[in-house]
Amino acid sequence: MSASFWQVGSHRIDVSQRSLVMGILNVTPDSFSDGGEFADVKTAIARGVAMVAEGAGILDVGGESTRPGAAPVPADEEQRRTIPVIRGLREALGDTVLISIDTMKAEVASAALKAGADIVNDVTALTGDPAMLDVVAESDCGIVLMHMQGEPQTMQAAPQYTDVVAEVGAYLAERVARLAQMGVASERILVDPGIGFGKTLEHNLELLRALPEISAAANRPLLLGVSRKSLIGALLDDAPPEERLWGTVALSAHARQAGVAVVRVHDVRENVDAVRMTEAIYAS
Ligand code: 8Y7
Repeated sequence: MSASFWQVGSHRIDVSQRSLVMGILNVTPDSFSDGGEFADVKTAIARGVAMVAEGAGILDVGGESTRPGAAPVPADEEQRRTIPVIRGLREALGDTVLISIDTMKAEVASAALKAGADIVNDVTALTGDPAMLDVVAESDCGIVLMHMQGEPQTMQAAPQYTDVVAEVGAYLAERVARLAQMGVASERILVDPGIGFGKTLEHNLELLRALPEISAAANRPLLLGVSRKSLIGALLDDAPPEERLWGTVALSAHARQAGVAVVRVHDVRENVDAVRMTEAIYAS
């Protein structure tokens, strides 16, 4: 595989050689699969430190649930939840880990970057808040652009595409081009097909089958989030979220085989093992 770089601040990461596992650190009382468990700041920091010990290269800190039907959270509440955790993680872990802020709000992203975050992970691909483009343009942070059809509250009602792979690829390419217009180097960006965000099971499977094509369309490496998602439940006899680990691990092995740079997961150790096995076979 030819070299392909992701530039995050001063870190120049060759993601064709080594993929990263991103650990999900939800600091929300309503998150669907770890509800309330990490609401306390100290507990969240300890959980982040443990994820790094398990092999996470990135921690994705989020203070607003984007699951279908979740209630929106005001910016000040989102900051109250996430900023102390980001500060604490930076203090505890120094530069041994990258920290991303999972937010759709410019104000939250800006505060998070000031508190030590390295990456903005925005499920609206920087379209949700008009001020978000300026926040990333004025920073040297890494950026994750995710595709979503519709809005979190209603996106699963009736997702429709003529050609889901072509449409998602074109959308992500357009968002990368828009950022380039603003002077944002494309090397700072990863793109993400947004599994489960306004997609039926069949749409999700088509996207998972076409990962290299989507990366090629946007000319950027991919981040993929499938951890414990409902497509896994749907494919495994309606398994509830706490029984979707093995399905997630299988998809992480597939993702790495398809060249995905970063997998976003709840269960770090198990997914690190899957990715390492695949890399032993394919990476050169
Ligand atoms: C994703 C995500 C979620 C994803 C990126 C969940 C915040 C829902 N999913 N960000 N966020 N990609 N980039 O089930 O797939 O974790 S929230």
